[in-house]
Amino acid sequence: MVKFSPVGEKEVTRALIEGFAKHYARLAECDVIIVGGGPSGLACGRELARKGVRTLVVERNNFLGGGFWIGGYLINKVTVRAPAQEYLQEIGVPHEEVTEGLYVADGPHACSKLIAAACDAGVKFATITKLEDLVLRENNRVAGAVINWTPVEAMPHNITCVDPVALESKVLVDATGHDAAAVGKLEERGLFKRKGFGAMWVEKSEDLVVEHTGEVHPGLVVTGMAVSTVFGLPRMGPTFGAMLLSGVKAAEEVLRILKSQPAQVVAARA
Ligand code: 48H
Repeated sequence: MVKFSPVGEKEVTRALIEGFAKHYARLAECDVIIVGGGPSGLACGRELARKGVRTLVVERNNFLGGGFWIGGYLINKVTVRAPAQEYLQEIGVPHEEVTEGLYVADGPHACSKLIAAACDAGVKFATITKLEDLVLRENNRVAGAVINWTPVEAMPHNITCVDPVALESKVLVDATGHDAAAVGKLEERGLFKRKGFGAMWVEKSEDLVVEHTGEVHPGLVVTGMAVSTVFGLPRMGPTFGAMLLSGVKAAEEVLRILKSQPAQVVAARA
């Protein structure tokens, strides 16, 4: 017979509260905040964390993975075009070539492996947490995220007034998908104009998304579908290779920015 240890409710509650406090105290200052835990944000986070960069993913949902669980049209198969199958191979996702250069995998397997790969690399997560605004410093350089619990937005304003809190970071990555929500916060202040993503054209879009992935404003890197929205690039529909490889490229861009900043972070860890 299994006999569990004689731990009671108060110990369980304390473990939760103390664990939470320790977690958030550390996250108040990160090297990089990635907003959005879809395929591009997770791939970006994994690359950074495995190089020793303190990386936090802020995700408004209670689950990670964004659109990667479902390949499109409520079908839980995902496709990638070459060369992105190499990334699936690297994180151990079984996949099959259906026609030359086009690969199919199970969405739940691909998505759960990507989440696990990001966790294993050391990415930290703040889930059910929404980007509400940006921290801006001199010359409007992005220097962090203003966040709030996602459900706060749904609470009636006449009975609640919950101010957000802020987390500081050296770089912020917009991986929020179609909304490009972090860039949208600059737009609200007249500092940027998103073009809106273009019509579907898979052969063009994926190369362009990876090519345009990078810093769009001091301290702000954009990755994944948000790149299409920011630059007015064609959408790619239900195929995810560019999301994964854009995440990897975004991480390279972040490392380049961190290295160009005053020494505190990366040099110590390199
Ligand atoms: C916190 C937020 C906020 C916020 C959004 O949509 P995603 O999967 O994004 P990508 O770019 O990694 O992948 C896009 C892909 O899933 C897709 O939709 C494709 C390829 N479409 C092609 C086409 O033609 O339409 O993930 C974004 C994540 C989600 O989990 C959101 O919940 C989260 O970002 N998010 N998190 N604060 N303000 N806004």
